[in-house]
Amino acid sequence: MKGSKMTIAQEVKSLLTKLEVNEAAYTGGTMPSFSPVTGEKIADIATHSSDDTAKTIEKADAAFRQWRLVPAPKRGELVRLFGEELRARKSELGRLVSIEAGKIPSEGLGEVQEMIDICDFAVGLSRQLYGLTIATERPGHRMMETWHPLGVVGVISAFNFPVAVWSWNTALALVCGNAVVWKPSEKTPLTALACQAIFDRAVARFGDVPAGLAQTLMGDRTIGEALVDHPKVALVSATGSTRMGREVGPRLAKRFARSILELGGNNAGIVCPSADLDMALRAIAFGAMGTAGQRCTTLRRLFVHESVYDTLVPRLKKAYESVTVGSPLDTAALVGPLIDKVAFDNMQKSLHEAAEHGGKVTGGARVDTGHAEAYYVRPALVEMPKQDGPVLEETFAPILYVMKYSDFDQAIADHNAVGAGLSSSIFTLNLQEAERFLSPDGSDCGIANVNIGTSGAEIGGAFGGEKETGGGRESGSDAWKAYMRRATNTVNYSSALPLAQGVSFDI
Ligand code: UN1
Repeated sequence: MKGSKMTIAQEVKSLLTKLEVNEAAYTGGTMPSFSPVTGEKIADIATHSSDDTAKTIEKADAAFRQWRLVPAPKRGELVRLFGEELRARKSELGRLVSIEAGKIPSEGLGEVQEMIDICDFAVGLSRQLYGLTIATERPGHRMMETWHPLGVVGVISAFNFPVAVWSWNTALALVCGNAVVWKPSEKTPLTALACQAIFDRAVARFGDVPAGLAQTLMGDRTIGEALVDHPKVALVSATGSTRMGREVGPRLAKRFARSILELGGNNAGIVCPSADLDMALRAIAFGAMGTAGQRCTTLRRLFVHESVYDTLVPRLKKAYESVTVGSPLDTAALVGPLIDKVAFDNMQKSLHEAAEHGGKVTGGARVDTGHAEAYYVRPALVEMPKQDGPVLEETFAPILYVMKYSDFDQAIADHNAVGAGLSSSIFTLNLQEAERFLSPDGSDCGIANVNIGTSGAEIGGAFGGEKETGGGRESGSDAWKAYMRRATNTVNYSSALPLAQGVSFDI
């Protein structure tokens, strides 16, 4: 396989050179970066000071003031060029995602594809930032709404989708006339540097782009805090834990800034008596074990009807026992590493607690790959007597809690009885069950699927969830509206001045 003769550090260097990332940004800095594939250090990232952060935001604000005057379809042209640059560098960037986030090749490339898709979507959108025309009660008047650019958009992203989530936000923010300042995860800085370099190529091709339209800041949480607290940042789109959201949300609300929060998920599936079990098996396997259980959309809880439990669960266990775990770089494994030791420890803690609550654990042990600092695990399937203890919380690791149900209403109630509300699935060929799941008293999540797993959403739909997931929506549908401000305009083209609601005020 490509690059197998090089060390990871050498391959990183070669990829970053191809991607035209300035060497000074990743050598000799003070923030180390590691690959979860082997646990080795792959870079020393140069970080930004709080003074740099303030200057970056000021620069972004100045860029916004110019960019908002560029016609939206022209702004779309920049995003179109960015999409072209991404297409040309898909294999390099996808490989870097595999090295830095530990994703298997098709998922590393898939993430870059998600970036390309959102660019295409945003280009089309740049000619469709529609407002409504609204009937007015006054003669000789016209009422309409206009969508205007908002300001500087701060993006705080997580390690597990190190490039796609930034691009969802950035592609929309740019066509909407905003500037972007990005604080990537400290666990995945190299892919961020690569994205910035690819974006800068699009800027160079476009020509007349105000300096600082999209910038990246490297460092710890103090940078995120600066974005959250800076009066010139109009919107912060933050992806991460619910704990992080509980800090970020109120701080933004305090200064009446906007937020898009995409926080934890504790996603569940229901397998009904009529389900196509072959299909369900595949969907569950990908949803629960894919990306080593490190998607916000990962399937974490499964309710299986008692009539199919003894058919499905043994088959699932077999899949768990046979799935290949190993390096995403030089094996064909389907499950790569956990991001770090903390993730491994959290997984073991949850498995221990699950056993204490009566769970029967299959899998979960560490897999030795000869690298002391790399954390590979067998995905774990835990049969639980009921939904309790760690099942109620998100553990960012491949643990699937399986529970038996007999009553459909109770299964829906249990499905909804957790804090998070991101994604959900039902497997059934029964129309009543499927529609009930999608109805007002069905799944309470932002994403509800039928005969599809919980993860792997397309960019065309709005992405996000309810309750402790934070309520934000990114990506497709009308998520763009969060990146603009709406003005309601009423125009009087008559020569009288009728007041609304029949009020008279004759002076
Ligand atoms: C995330 O895990 O933060 O739906 C995003 C999915 C991907 C995005 C996940 N398209 O699984």
